[in-house]
Amino acid sequence: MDKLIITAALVGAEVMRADTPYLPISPEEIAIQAKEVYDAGASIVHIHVRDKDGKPSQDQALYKETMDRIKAKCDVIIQVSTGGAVGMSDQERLQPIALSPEMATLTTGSVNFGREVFLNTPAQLTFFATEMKKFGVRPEFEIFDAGMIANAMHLVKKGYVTGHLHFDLVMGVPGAIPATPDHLLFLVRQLPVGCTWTVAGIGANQLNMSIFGLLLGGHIRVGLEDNIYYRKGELATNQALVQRIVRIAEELGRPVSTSKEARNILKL
Ligand code: KMH
Ligand code: ZN
Repeated sequence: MDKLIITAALVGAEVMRADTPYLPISPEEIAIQAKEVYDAGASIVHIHVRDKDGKPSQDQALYKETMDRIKAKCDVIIQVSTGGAVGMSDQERLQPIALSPEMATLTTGSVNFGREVFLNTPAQLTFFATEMKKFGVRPEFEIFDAGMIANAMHLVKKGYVTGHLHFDLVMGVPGAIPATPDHLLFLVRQLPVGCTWTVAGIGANQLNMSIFGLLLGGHIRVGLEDNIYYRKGELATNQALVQRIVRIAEELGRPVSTSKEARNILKL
């Protein structure tokens, strides 16, 4: 079994500062928390950026500043979002790709997303995958529902994605696949031989899905993008969420990877 890769999803597009004061907003706040989770045991940070008012953004200059500040502080693998926020255009969403980050997300299908629809048409998938290949960016397939694994494999079959395959099983978004052990087992059984996968449980499902994924030999994503609570009624920090996974992995005898080891596992 591979060493455990912990991804910290520091800030997404949905949680706002009004929801939790611990959400990093500015490039420097994101970089400080990247260093904190890196020191705690995370080897990947998944990031979005926010404008001066704290609103979701995909602005390339903001990503560049954030990435530069993170790189100045630590050697964590930076994974940018190409999901952005629901309703953004393709060009808007793809802005950070031209900065050639080591990794980026690639959601392989459309899905209900709370009260909204997160749109990823077949044409968008091939366009996004082509842009990522052009800039040497490793996609992480974001799997919000079961059919998205087959869509990802279609991109592989057609040559839009080559090299090592890595999946993030996002479970518990309202409107998408539920976060249950049964659904996780089903998803894992659909994955291709030789791939790696991470589980990201949403909201109150984050901890139990993490533990289930850990037992199955998967990797783990935690962080305030997906869940703002440490336990019911108690707000979390990104650092505390990562520290908890490290403690659990240690108890279960699963060593946690460094970012260098994660690069080897993911063949970056
Ligand atoms: N904000 C969601 C619509 C990603 O980062 O690629 C999509 C999302 C996935 O967060
Ligand atoms: Zn995201």
